[in-house]
Amino acid sequence: MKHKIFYNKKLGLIIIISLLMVSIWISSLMIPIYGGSDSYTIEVKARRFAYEPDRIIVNQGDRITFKVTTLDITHGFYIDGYDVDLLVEPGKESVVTIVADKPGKFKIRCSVTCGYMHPFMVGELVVVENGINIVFVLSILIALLTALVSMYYVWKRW
Ligand SMILES: [Cu+2]
Repeated sequence: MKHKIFYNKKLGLIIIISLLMVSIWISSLMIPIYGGSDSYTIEVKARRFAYEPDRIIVNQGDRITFKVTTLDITHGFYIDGYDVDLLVEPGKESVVTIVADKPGKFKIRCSVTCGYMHPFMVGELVVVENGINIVFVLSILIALLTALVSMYYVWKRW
């Protein structure tokens, strides 16, 4: 009996494309957002009680300049493990440059008591270790394999 799942080429192609897109989307999550450059500036906005962006992903070895401003009251910008502690006052821009030489995840905290939710005003600096990103390579391989298997099924029905 004939399988009904891949009953025509169109459906097969749609499935291939959707699977590929999902795989590419998953892969893209693994790529550092601010990658591709050694030296760059990241603008961070602080407000009660969050940072925007609250998750900063960089590559190990990158030289990053943080330009931090506040949208309301005075906040702090403290990065665990990187000896960064900025005072961020309204109307002013606080700037610090670091070299992300330590890989890992580092908490960003507000170092100025700014209200009842102050302890929850946190962000994260993710420094991706240099070298081959195994998860990324695996995602690419899975994407290729998915495409090949799907193609095999579709071509078999021609
Ligand atoms: Cu704060």
